[in-house]
Amino acid sequence: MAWFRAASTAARVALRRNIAQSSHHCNRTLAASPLPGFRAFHTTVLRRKAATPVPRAVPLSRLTDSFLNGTSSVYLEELQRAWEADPDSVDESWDNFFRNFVGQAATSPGISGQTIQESMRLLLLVRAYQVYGHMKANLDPLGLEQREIPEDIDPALYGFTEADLDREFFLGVWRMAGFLSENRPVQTLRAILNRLEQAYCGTIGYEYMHIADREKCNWLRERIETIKPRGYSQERSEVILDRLIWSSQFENFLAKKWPAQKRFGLEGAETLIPGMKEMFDRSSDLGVESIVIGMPHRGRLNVLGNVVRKPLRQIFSEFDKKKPKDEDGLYTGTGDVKYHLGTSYDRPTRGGRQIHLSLLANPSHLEAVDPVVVGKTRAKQYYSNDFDRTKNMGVLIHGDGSFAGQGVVYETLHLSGLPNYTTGGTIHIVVNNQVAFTTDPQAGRSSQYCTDVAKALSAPIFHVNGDDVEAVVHVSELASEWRQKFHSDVVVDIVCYRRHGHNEGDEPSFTQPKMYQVIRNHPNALEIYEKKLVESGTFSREDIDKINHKVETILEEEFSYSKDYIPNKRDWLSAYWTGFKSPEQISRIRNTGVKPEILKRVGEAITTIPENFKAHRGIKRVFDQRAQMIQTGEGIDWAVAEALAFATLIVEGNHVRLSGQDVERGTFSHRHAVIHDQETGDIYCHLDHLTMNQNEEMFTVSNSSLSEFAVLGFELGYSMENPNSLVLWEAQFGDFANGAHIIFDQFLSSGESKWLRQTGLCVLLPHGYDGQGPEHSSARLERFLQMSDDNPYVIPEMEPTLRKQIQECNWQVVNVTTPANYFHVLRRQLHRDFRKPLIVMSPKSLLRHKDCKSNLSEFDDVAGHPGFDKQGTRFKRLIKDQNDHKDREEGISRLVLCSGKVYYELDDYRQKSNRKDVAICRVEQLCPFPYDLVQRELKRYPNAEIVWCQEEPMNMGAYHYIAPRLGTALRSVGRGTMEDIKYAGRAPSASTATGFFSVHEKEQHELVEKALQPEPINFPF
Ligand SMILES: Cc1ncc(C[n+]2csc(CCOP(=O)(O)OP(=O)(O)O)c2C)c(N)n1
Ligand SMILES: [Mg+2]
Repeated sequence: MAWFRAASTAARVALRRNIAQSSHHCNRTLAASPLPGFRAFHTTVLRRKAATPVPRAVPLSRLTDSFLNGTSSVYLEELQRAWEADPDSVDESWDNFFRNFVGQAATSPGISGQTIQESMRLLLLVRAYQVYGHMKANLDPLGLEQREIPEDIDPALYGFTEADLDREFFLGVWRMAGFLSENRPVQTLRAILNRLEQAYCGTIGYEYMHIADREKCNWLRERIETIKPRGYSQERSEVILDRLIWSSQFENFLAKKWPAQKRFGLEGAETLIPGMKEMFDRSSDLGVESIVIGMPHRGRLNVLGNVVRKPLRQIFSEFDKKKPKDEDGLYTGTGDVKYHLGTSYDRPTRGGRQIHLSLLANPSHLEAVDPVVVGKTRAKQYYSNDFDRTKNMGVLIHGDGSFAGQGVVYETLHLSGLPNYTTGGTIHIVVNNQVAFTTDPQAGRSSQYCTDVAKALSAPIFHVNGDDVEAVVHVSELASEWRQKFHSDVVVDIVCYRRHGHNEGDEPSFTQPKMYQVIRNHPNALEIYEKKLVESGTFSREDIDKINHKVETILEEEFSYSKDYIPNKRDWLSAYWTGFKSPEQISRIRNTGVKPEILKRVGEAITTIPENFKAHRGIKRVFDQRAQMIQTGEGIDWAVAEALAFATLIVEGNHVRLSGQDVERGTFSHRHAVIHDQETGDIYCHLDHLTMNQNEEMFTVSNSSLSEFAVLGFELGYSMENPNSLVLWEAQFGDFANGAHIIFDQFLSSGESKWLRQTGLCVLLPHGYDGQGPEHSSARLERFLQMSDDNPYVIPEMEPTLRKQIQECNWQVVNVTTPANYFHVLRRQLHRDFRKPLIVMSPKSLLRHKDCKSNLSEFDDVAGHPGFDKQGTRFKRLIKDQNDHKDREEGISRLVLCSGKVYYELDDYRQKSNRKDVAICRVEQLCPFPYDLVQRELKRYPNAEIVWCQEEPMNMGAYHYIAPRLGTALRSVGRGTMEDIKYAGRAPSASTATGFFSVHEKEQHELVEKALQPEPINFPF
């Protein structure tokens, strides 16, 4: 063992000897310190050490009194108590010992003082092993790792030499579990070092001393430092072997059958499979019933086949897959490559239970699925009343490059301890093959380990040599135990290698020649394990061959079945989604109005503050005004409309969850969903008190961490679990949503098409030109519209009973202008037989605009009330001109179409300029485009010039989306083409908005004036 280092010549010689003998140490360099800042400290210690007299070697066993017999902590504690009561009641050596400990001068300096000194130094060494031992651990299967072993674990640093190895030292008894807790206060240095090396420097490197919680550290120490050798019984070894054979053979089989296909094989990290299976078995033993898994490309097929147990014949059939023929009612979408698809299965565990496993579909974007997995796990916990979060768990598999490089890893980790986002711990497994595509770790991260980001969260990190399958299995079990015990995240870092290139067709020697020289001659983990089992006599070669043969036979059988494999229709429907319609099936359009008595009842609940609650004066005023609105049924504002939508959905039995930055109060101080007692600081949420004994989580509103990517991803995952929930994410300002664009691009806009998974997630993006500058004006409406997949040149079936326009579109984008319409668009999300994402350009100035009010009658379902039209009360995709125009108005010379808050400015200007010949219509639902209603308005104003007015610059906003669709509508009613659409709006611009308020006002005035100018507008503007 290479315990000593350069501190003495003897140690140096010993070190060289050890290096020569021990191959796995030969490539490490010795460092002065792991951190540059520690260097000065080390030098000081070393210099002082030179001046210190060499400790006199006095074997403790030869001490005169009962010192040596003090082999039990009880004894020592009793002794200490006796000494405290009467110092003379104990032997002099003990007297000295305790005096030294409490800082009193010893009566006779000498042996005991020195003993204490040595004990202390030894303790520092033990602690150094606990902190730095992992840096000496044998983690790299290839032995290429150039790591610096910190000086701190060199016994010489503490004044020990080889001559001390067989001396006994006093370690003491401490309130610490593991090594130091055993009742063996006296041990030889050799024994101590052996234990430390075994525990901390074998094929597992434990990092946990960054955790500032003694109980947690003790729990780990107890498991790490126990002397029990890890050995697995023959029965367990057979299971491990069998699983490793499956993992290895699976890749071999794919390579043999489809040599030219990309599969991102697991070769070099095959021990992941036995590790995961053990983790799942152990978790199941400890109460886990369902696991949501997220993982990237590497080894995904292997995990699907061997861990999730997706039928092998299905996996094989996907290798030869052509797009399935479109059958009536078969929901096929555009599909995705096989290593992105998700699935879910129930599988039996080793302990004889069942566990439900879902592997989420994910895009190529590394780590983007992380928050989605966590959100889905949280939703599962809600729906299964998993209050202590022990029944549902998330497991995330990462690559080393992406774990270190992708910011969303950190963002997701940071949700782990937040009350409304925690899932009681995610287990992270890093398949650390020490390369990312062609990039070496030195170029890919600045931290020592790729897992260092997890230290910020005080997660323990178990680094393990991926060639040692039993070690991988061991830490996998330990991770499960940790998660169930402490309900927090934990990381398993499997240090392995990648046998082939990034994918099977890639030549890795172009960029990693040395590594691949070693890899070419390196036996795989299965060969290593087989050899070990045969050599130890656990199994004979024949036994092993038998298992190998069995696996090969099954793989071949499955391959032959795969030829005729017919995929399950509606594979996408999970339990809660039964009865939901695919885009091929018509879903009835329903009204969303609510009985007046229900509106009144919930209206009262949401405007009442409990008697003894001391709300802020301003809040009281707001609630009084709200109560007034409900009572009179007039002047309902945006916030009340939203609360009414939430409340009515909740009383109907739905779950409502709104999350985002500062959403409890609302960025614009309009929502006040949570109010605070000004004296006690207690909080009250009116939407929690709608029904008797309402489940507190049924309505959840939660301020989130300052992350867009992870929080939106989380809510997306949450929304996918159960369709009977309205899940909303609100951006602080719409601009910031671009921090989450991977979720919009890869999941929300395209997820249903790629993976046949529906979601009704609602995204609120404050948008509008109020002169607040370039970063507070635009939610980049144009991007959402550009991603919309409705065909601009084809009018779909619009007849209400046959209409599937929304079902067939990838999402809905709305810019709503009345509180009542907002209420209906939210309720519509749940009152239909399919789910579709909803992007809302939500208002800022309209929250308090005097005209942006609705009457309660627009929310109810009573025939004859305003808002109740032919179809009843429901969301208006287009709001026609508010003047009482007839079905045909020949005298209108201009029809201004617009969307969003600019409507109020146009209407105001129209009134002021007394223009009776202009009609203004609001396109409330931009996508999918309301062709039928636009056609109706075009027919109503046969002589009108058609203007599109927007406040966004020409290259932004809805203009480029609207123009071709409006053109199609014009053509369909014989009113012209796209070239007949005039534009009134800002000029093209690189920046979303001006930073000068005066310029904003001027621009705003000009665009409104232009839209209403008396003379005709030139084409195009
Ligand atoms: C966000 C993102 N950026 C870039 C890529 C392209 N890419 C695919 S795999 C890969 C390397 C990943 O390395 P690592 O995380 O170590 O996983 P490994 O492939 O080694 O298993 C890269 C850069 C990607 N898929 N996603
Ligand atoms: Mg890698």
